[in-house]
Amino acid sequence: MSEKLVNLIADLQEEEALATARQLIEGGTDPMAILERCREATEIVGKRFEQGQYFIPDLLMSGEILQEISELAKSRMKKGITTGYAGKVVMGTVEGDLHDIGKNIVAFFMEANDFQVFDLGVDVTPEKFVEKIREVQPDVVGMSGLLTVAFKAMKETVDAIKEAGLREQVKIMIGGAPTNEQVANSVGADAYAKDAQHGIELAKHWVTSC
Ligand code: B12
Repeated sequence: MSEKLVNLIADLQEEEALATARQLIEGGTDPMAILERCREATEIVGKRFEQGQYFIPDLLMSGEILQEISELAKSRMKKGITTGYAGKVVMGTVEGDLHDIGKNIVAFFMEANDFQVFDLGVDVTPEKFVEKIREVQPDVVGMSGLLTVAFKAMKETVDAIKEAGLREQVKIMIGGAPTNEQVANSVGADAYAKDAQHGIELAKHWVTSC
């Protein structure tokens, strides 16, 4: 059934994809696992876009389907929210990049895992990151980027945090489909997280070992 979901999203079959996601959620499948399958589907959409089979409206449609499924998944997750406090996270999609579906999923799951999240949105300049870090003194900074040009913005953000004298106070993680460990090293971040679960594990580890 989850394989079917991947194909339906990749083929942009909005209604059937939503119905299948709803069935999976109601059948007790882990919402996070469903979102992971959705991410796989968007890789297929991305490839079809690169190959000239899909165009911008198709990217938009895939984004819309993803958004709707993540709302469904989130409504199921809310029941599990606990009441502790794990730490503070400042998060945003870096300057020049408007992709926010993945970042929103990560922010949601961080909150559901007791982190206080300050989500700065998309196209966030290095100055805005610095300003928020000064204001709320977070434990962790999360930067999202889906465009390869975002790597430059990530580096500029880390550099701005260093110049502001705040680098030693925070741990920085990056994420987004084209990022990896090498990108994390080259932009000066502490780690790369492949998905929300990985990001939460890293953040928890950092907060408890500080
Ligand atoms: C949907 C989509 C769009 C939508 C975005 C809607 C939105 N509100 O976000 C729209 C239509 C607006 C769009 C626009 C563009 N897009 Co687009 N888009 C996509 C697509 C198909 C899916 C992205 C997505 O939402 N994935 C699903 C989420 C859940 O996955 P994710 O973001 O990777 O997030 C997960 C992890 O990576 C991780 N994660 C992400 N961030 C973070 C942060 C932290 C801190 C942590 C811990 C983890 C983490 O956790 C998430 C959950 O698992 C991708 C294809 C792809 N392969 O990703 C192309 C893609 C990213 N887009 C691309 C392009 C080229 C564009 C445009 C330039 C097109 C154009 N010519 O206008 C514009 C750019 C606009 C801009 N300035 O940003 C290219 C980028 C190529 C490149 N190498 O730079 C891609 C890869 C498609 C392709 N293969 O060509 N796009």
